[in-house]
Amino acid sequence: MSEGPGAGGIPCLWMRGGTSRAAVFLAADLPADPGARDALLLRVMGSPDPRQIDGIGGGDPLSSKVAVLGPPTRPDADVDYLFLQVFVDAPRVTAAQPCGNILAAVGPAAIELGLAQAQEGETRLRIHMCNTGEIAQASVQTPGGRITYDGSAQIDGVPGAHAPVRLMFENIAGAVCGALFPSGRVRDVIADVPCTLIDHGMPVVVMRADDLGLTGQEPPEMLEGMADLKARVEAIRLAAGPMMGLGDVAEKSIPKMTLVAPPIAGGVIATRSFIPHRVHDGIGVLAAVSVAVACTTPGSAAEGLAHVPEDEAFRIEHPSGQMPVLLQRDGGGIRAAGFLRTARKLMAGRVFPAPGMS
Ligand code: NQM
Repeated sequence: MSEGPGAGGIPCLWMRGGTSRAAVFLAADLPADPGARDALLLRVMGSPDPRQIDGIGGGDPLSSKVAVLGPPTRPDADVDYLFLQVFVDAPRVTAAQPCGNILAAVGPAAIELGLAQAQEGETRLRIHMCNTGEIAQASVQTPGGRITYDGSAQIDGVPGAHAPVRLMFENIAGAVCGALFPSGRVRDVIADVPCTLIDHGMPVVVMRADDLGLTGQEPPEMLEGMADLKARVEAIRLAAGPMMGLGDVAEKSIPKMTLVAPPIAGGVIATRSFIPHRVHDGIGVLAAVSVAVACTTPGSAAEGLAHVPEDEAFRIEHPSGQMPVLLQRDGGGIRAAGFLRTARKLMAGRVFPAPGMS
């Protein structure tokens, strides 16, 4: 046994962003070598272990996330944000996927960590999302020039009301895969199931729930227990990966797999999402943006199910409520996309990773 890097504790902010939680670090406080960094983060989170009992991860992909922040490496940004998904039950960390929920925590965290200066009233920050190279524009509440987490914004999946964080993007079509429809088609058929392979910020495979013998209203716990369904969804995912330019996705957390069905609560469409092996209690934010764009696309797997609004407010139904997505359309395309989230600082201090094995 050796104590290894991080034995003296590492400065860490523990933040909620939207409906997820992440450990937020300054890049300068972590090893520069990605392999050494990821090995350390596995020990911080307590992975691999389904309960992450010897770390700060919550035993769920939604609370086993990391944001690494640093000074901007491009002139049109205020802060760099690298998202890392730490797998719960495998010794893996991936930068291959972005995360819109944790993005909501980045503006407040950048101010907390002294990377950005709060303005009077509201502070606008341009966040360089290092995973994809895109810029997100965040607006955070800073009355009196100080960050506040108090406010009246409510999001489904989070109790209470908090300060809103507004996030807007331009040009995120194909952010991960290089094209909005990376297979070159709006609809493919994989293992007899019609699918839309789409990337408008997050690679997602959209399938109709009824094509898999489901209503699309099943609770996540029920879907989690359906071993045959999960095997079928995974087989489709493994075939979709190379078609999306993602290569072999067996050990990747993308693409996400979303089942769609007619809306039942006044939204645009109902969803159930595999992320990709666990079933989301809601839906990822950028995944919801990709699904919303699929709903606007003639010929997609969502065609005939979606109730597309005239205005820009797209409410994507999910198991714990609705995800409001903003889509500004321009002729046939999408000019800008965005969403409103909340975030909160949960803890600030030093984290002590489990000793490394040697
Ligand atoms: O799609 C979960 C989450 C996410 C990702 C996941 C997310 C997004 O809910 O932008 O937010 O799909 O891994 O945090």
